[in-house]
Amino acid sequence: MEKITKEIYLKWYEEMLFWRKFEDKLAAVYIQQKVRGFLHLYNGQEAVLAGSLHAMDLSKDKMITAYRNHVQPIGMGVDPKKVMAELYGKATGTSQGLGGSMHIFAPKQGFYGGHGIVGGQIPLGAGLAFADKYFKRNAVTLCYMGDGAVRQGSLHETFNMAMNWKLPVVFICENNGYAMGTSVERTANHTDIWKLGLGYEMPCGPVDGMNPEKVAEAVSEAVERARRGDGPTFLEMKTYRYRGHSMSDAQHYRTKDEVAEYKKIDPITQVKETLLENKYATESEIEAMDKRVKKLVKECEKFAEDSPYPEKSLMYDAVYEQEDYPFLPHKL
Ligand SMILES: Cc1ncc(C[n+]2csc(CCOP(=O)(O)OP(=O)(O)O)c2C)c(N)n1
Ligand SMILES: [Mg+2]
Repeated sequence: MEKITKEIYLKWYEEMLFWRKFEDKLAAVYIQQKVRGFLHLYNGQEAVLAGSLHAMDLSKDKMITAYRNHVQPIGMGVDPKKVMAELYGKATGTSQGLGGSMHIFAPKQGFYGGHGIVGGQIPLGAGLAFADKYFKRNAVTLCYMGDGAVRQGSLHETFNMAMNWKLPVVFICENNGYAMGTSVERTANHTDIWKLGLGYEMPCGPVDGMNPEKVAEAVSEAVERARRGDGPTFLEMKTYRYRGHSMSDAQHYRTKDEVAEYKKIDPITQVKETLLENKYATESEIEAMDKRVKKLVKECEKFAEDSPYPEKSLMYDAVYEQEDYPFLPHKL
């Protein structure tokens, strides 16, 4: 693993803060109905992404996740202005405004979505890894899922084949305690999700998902295993989401005190404390980073606001059509 230095901590602070503020902005513009449809925010879970990125080779490794997917592509190098524009449904967005919140997609940067079907991305992640192995690209796929997705049959089918074929994939469950309003305790007899790997003899374990350094260590070990041809790993990141499942969640299933308890171990606060304790940054340097973040979020908002909506004709370009399709009359 690349050593975790002062520079890494500085980068983590600024990036994680940007992701947090970017999503706070999304929540605000959603209330103004500038962003519509569903909106699932990642606030609280940022350490999982920051630590994972440290373990990846961004020139070739890939990432795939569920619908809580706005900041991952930014971490992988996608212009955040384009992500914001996508959420606004604008032509300058990552999918020309046709994907929206749940479907950010940027294969050039190795980001393969953005999937709304719970667990749907798990076999797709294994498929990406299969292709990399087949074409000998020496690349690794990080495949994320929520705690709600691990009860899907597709996880078990995928774990079985991924182990059998020793695919270069790291399966990462972001256990944020809830699947919509259903707690992990109410979902299954056992709550140690990482143990699901044991049934497939897949290397597995729990990780403190609120601490980017712990995440980086665990994911690096898993990525190295995958890259040397020794197959998949299953990691359970113990994390928490501060906001509701989506913007329309009244959150009756948990108390405000519970949320406050988790905020005490907030990943960004933890990183800030490390910066100050180790004298990696002064208060005024941190203030300068805060200002840069604020400015960049504003720029993203302005870019999205000023961008045009896509042309109506694009609707017809973006759907699958087979001219000689039998049985149905050709419409266009
Ligand atoms: C196959 C399928 N079943 C049900 C749903 C409805 N649904 C959307 S999100 C969700 C909960 C998933 O929770 P989790 O996997 O823990 O992810 P989190 O939202 O916590 O990130 C459900 C049941 C769906 N989208 N797809
Ligand atoms: Mg969950």
